[in-house]
Amino acid sequence: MSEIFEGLKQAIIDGDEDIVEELSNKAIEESVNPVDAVQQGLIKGIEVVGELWKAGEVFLPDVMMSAEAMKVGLGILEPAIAKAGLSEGDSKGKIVLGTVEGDIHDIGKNITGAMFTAAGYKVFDIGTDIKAEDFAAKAQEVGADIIGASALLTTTMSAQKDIIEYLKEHNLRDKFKVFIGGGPTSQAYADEIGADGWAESADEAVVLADKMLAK
Ligand code: B12
Repeated sequence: MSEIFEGLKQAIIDGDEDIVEELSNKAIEESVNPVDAVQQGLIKGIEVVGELWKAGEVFLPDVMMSAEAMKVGLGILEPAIAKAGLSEGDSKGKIVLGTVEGDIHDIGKNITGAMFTAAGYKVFDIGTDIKAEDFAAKAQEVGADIIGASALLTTTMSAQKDIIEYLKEHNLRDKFKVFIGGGPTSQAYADEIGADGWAESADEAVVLADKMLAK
């Protein structure tokens, strides 16, 4: 099993879509837990890529190849994650999930969506580069319990605050729990902007939501 994880990690670092596809399918065939394959394989790989990029050892096109390979793997593993979760029935709650305005990073958001789906939530993924008003509009439209906003850039994390301010201005703040996440964010930042929840990883976010929505 650990060979599959190591292989996935290395294939992400190499940006090798073919090997990612092969190993992701192998993980499914061998009934490896798809959450582990994502967390111990794919995410470990993209973390290394991030470090190499920061150190100037790889360049944007390399990162893009790794991100593409990441998508191939998630395309195969996410449906398995969703299937492994609760079957039909009442959902635990509704979450509107998006990446904030000015930010196109969506890998972490997509993983967060998959984890919430697997845990029995109904997820409305509204995409990337989403304005505060569009988060609010979708949340109202579907009667969401949670708005989840992802931001990966220090220059876009202020847009998470904008969502909270927008909700306040429109007397909607008490209608939704606002969860934030993504690389540059922290519990301290969440407290500072008045978010209801922050989590370092997608599975921790689900645990937090379960606690918060359980009356
Ligand atoms: C892949 C990547 C890209 C890809 C994105 C592809 C895609 N479709 O997403 C590409 C190559 C396109 C890209 C572009 C850019 N990137 Co980029 N990118 C990354 C990289 C390497 C990995 C990000 C990632 O996917 N991580 C893996 C996921 C699983 O982790 P995650 O997103 O943190 O998500 C987890 C948690 O945070 C949490 N979570 C995430 N969202 C949410 C939401 C909620 C509600 C909750 C509760 C939890 C939660 O759960 C997730 C799973 O556990 C990071 C490096 C890094 N260290 O993060 C840089 C990084 C984020 N990028 C960076 C930069 C600078 C850029 C560019 C500006 C580069 C440029 N000059 O053009 C552009 C930005 C374009 C834009 N306007 O958005 C910088 C940001 C620096 C900063 N502090 O602001 C980083 C940190 C790299 C670096 N070290 O310099 N990037």
